[in-house]
This record gives sequence, C-alpha cells and structure tokens, in this order.
Amino acid sequence: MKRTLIRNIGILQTPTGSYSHKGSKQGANEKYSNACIAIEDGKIEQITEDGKVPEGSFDETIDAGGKLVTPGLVDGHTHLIFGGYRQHEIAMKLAGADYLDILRAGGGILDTVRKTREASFDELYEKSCAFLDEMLAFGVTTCEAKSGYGLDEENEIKMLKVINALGENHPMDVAATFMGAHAIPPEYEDRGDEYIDMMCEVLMPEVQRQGLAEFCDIFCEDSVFNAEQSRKYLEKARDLGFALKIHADEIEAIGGSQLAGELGAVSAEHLIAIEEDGMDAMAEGGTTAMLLPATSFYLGKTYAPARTMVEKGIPVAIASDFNPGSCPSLNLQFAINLGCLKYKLTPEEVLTAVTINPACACGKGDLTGTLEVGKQADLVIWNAPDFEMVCYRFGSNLAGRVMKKGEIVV
Ligand code: IZC
Ligand code: ZN
Repeated sequence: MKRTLIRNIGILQTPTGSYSHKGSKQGANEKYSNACIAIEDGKIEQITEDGKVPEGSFDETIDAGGKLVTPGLVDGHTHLIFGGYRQHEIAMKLAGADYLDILRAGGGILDTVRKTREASFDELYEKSCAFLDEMLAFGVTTCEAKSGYGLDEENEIKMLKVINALGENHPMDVAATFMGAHAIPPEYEDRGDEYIDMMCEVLMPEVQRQGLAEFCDIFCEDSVFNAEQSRKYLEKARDLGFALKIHADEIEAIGGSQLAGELGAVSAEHLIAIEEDGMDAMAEGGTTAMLLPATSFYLGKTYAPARTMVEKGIPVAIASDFNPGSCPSLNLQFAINLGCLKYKLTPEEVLTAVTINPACACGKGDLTGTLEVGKQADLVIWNAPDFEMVCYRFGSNLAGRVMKKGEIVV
C-alpha cells in the first residue's frame, strides 16, 4: 500500500459525478480552497479543504505551492496513429485548395493511408508513444484514438493493435475506436457502397471478435460517406455491441447529427455546420457534442454553436482532433483557449468539456474526469493560480506537474 499526500493546493477545481454534464450542469464545478488530496494505491482516498490535513502517515508528500489543481485532461478525439505528415498541403492551401478538394484529388486522408500502410507496427508504435508523452506534458492523462488510415483488414487491425498496446504500456489510458469508414480507399474508388458492405460483413465483425475496439466511428460528409451509408455502418456496429461515434456536419450538414441522435450515439464529432434540427435530435438522443475548435481554427472555418448546444441541454466536450491533416496539434490547452474565446463558454463549462464529459464519451467516466474519493488520482498541478488563467494565457504550456494513477509522470 502506497499513500501520497498533495498539500498546499490553492484551489482544487473539479466537476463532480460520473455522468455527462449538460445544460446548467455543464458549468457546475466545485472549488475547494487551501486543499489537500490523500491518495492510496493510485486512487483518491480523501479530499480536505480550508487548511485541514488528512491524518495518518504518507510515503510521499508533494507541495502544490498554492497553485491550481484540476482533474487530468481528457482528449476525447484524436487520430494519433499515422504514417508520415502532410506539411506539403500548406502550399496547396495557399494556392486555394480546401480540405475536401485535396481529398477528392487523392491526397489528404488517402495520402496518410499510403504512408500508414507502409509503416510497420513498431514504427507506428514508437511515433505515437512520443505523441502520448507530449500529450501528458500538456496535462492530458486519458485520450481516445481512432484507426482509419489502414482502410483494409491488415492495416486497420495493425493500427488498432498499436492503440491497444499503447493503452497497456503507456501511463495514458487510451480508448480505442474503429474508424474503417474514414475514407474510400483507392481499391474501392467509386464503390463506396461495396466498401461499406465489406466493413459491415468482414472487418467490423473481425475487430469485434478480436476485442480491439470499444467504439465505431464513420466520416459522414459530402464526398465521403452519405447518411444512408452511415446508418448502415452504425446500425451494424450497434448490433455487434460497439458504442457509436460519428464525424458529423464538419463541412456540410448532410444528416449526420440527426442520425447520431436517432441511434443514441455516445458522441457526434465536429458539428461546425450543424443546424437546429440536428441539435434537437442530439439533445433527444443524449448524444455528447465532441467539439474540435482547433480544427475550425486550422481550416479557417466558423466555430460550432457551443452556447446554443449548452442551452439546448446537449453535453459539450472539447477535444484536440490531433491528426496530420486538419489539426496537426495535440495541445489541448489551445482548444481550451478557443473554447472560451470562440465558443463563449465559461471557464467552468470548458473544464467540464475537457474532463468528465469526454471521459464519459470514452467510457471512462467512472474511473477519471473528476477529483472525487474512489476515482483514479489523475490530475494536473498547474503553473497558474486559477483556471481562468489557463483559459486566458495561450501558446504556453501551463501544466506544471502531471499525475496519473497516483504517480507523477511529468
Ligand atoms: O487525416 O484529414 N477530418 N478526418 C476527418 C480527418 C479530418 C483526419 C485527416
Ligand atoms: Zn476526427
């Protein structure tokens, strides 16, 4: 048994509960002044405030220096396993090409598919392990990761095995999502229906048989997969026991958010172009909005209507969308800045959006996402006196020390 004490916490700020927070609950955070956290065997044993110190002896004492402590951040949407990079797309963008133009011309995702197919398991593992180290340094202690750059059996399974190995060997908790329907591979050019049939009949059941993913996701978008194909794929996933996610209304609203609500998807991602009826369907279906503001920034798009979503009772989460095309940054703190400045969410609403709400959308809400007795001691000691400072400063890394399951990892 190992007991650790974190003392001298200026403010301990956290949402509470193991469920997705919506409406007025989105901004409900507890704030304890002059607090301590006692940790036993990686779990929170006690929280005290107003200068009281937990009793008993400790193997390790950490002085938080009067600073802010929050739950470890949860990045609920990443494409962190990929071969190569796509820096050459900068020149194409400067020449006027947009995201879908590049994809339609056989680049974009398909470029990353070529490079990912060429990469070995070990190459992908080493590269993404370094990304996870960088994420930890930014204060992220749990994340989700998608396949979707293999687009055939061998390479999708290779990607998912990398994701699962990372989750086992790296301090980060990693939730695995199968995203075989990320693009139509060249072998199936102009045969999107047949590709979806192959996914449903061959690959998805194989992923389920091998227990390689908890979630299934599809890119429902103009020139990628339409709403009918998305329905077929997600209904099959649901029948196989996967929880559902969907990239919806990123560039065009073609029915993805309605489908998410109707099928009771755990989350719908992006939602930049969402319309009123899509939001109503999501509120009805209890679907979390997984918003990706750094992608809006990088693509020069507008920002998803996060305030309206909170008002309509949709749980809002904010993630990085780290990927080699539309968001080559894994700095979730920048997404926090944009959450306040562009979504007009309050710091408290944003904290919920990067902790408990994405934790629930990754199936880990009972383990992490809040600082409460019984949960994993996943937390950040910030180089900041309060969370407003984290929302206000941008471009610097304000995470000071990062703890995962009771161990200091940064
Ligand atoms: O590689 O472009 N939007 N998928 C959907 C992406 C962005 C990732 C990529
Ligand atoms: Zn994505």
